[in-house]
Amino acid sequence: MHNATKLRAALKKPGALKVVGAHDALSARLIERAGFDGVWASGFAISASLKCIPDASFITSSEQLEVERNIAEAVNIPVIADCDTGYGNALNVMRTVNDRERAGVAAICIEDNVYPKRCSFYAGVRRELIPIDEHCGKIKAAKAAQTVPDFMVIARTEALIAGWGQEEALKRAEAYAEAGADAVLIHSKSKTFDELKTLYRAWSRRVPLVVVPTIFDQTTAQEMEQAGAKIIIYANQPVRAAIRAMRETLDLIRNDTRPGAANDRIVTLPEVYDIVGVPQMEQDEKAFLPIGGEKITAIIPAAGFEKQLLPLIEDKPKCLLDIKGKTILERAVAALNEANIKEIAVIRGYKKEAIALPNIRYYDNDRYEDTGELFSIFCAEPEMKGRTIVLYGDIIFDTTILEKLLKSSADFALVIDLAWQDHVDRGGAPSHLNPDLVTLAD
Ligand code: SPV
Ligand code: MG
Repeated sequence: MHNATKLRAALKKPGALKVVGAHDALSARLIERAGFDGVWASGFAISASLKCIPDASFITSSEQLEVERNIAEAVNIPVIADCDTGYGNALNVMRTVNDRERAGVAAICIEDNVYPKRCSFYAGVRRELIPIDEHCGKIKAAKAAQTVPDFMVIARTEALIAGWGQEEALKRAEAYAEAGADAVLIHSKSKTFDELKTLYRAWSRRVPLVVVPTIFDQTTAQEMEQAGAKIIIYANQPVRAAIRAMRETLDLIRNDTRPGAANDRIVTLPEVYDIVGVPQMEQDEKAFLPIGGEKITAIIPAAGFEKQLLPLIEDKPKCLLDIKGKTILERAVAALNEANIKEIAVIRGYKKEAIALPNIRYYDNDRYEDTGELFSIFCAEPEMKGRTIVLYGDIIFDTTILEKLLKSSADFALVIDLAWQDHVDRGGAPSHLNPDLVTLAD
């Protein structure tokens, strides 16, 4: 469904839509998650965040379009693109419309400022409006150019902002509706809503009204809705919130030097992961990546003590026995690393202080003397998420065995040394060792 169809459907419901100004995909996602009805791709906020420049037609159509596309891709709610003056004359407006349709936004808003426009609230700048007819021509061109039937064109008049009075504002609003605008925005910089309320009473109501309460910021949604507004745009509060939050956090870290000094005013990393969709990515990895590509954790129980191995293990656990210049544990870690397994947990017990290889997470089974392997393995229970490989701490193995094991798609896969029995038959197996019992089905 095109984004425009969503906006049309939302407008059919009773009550005013509450739409919030975003400056990028992230802020748009937050607006959606906060439960608002739509996103306003704000020229003011995008100029500030993308290039840190004034809102005065310095941002090009394509720069703004790119952000709008990012926003539209990040949310499922309607997106209204603030297209300033439409980036030129009526013909430029036509391209502006088609670009926005393709970018997946629901509507554009074009204002009757001369190009280059200036933000409605800059105090000491020149303000001129284009003639009514010219703006009507832009609206007609926009409506003629659209190919998505539900796409909407919001006409905005800056008559009140430019000080041209209520009569002119109303005249323009009516003319723009007559020219085919799907909604009209009469912008005001009054500190109260009264000015607009008076105008709304005189308004013919032939198309919905859009209101931007940036300056009359103490007006409730209910009041604006009752006066006749159908779309309320909170245009720039998120970018202003971001500036303050960033500044305060930066001051804190600059003074304290520990990044954690800001912990109680910043979100956690997992919160960021959640917002940007890491959980979905994890699911997709499981569903679509070949087996072996995902994160695997290896758990190596190495807690036990076997007195038969004395005096070899007098001062160290079995896994630290040296085999041709490398310990058994070093060999196991190297084999795992070669298979791209970097998450390794070792359970220590007997002579635990001797085991100190880097890049390993350690768990201790201090009851190793009166517990068995299973108890040791479960000392590392927090590690048992996703694919987990458990290997004894006293075995040396060929990496091809590991590779084969990783290719298995079974829920549980065991690697068994079938040569053991031959070994026993030939009298080669140490008599004090009992092999683990495994029964093989045919
Ligand atoms: C914008 O967000 O860019 C707007 C609304 O045009 S306002 O800045 O309040 O004029
Ligand atoms: Mg704007």
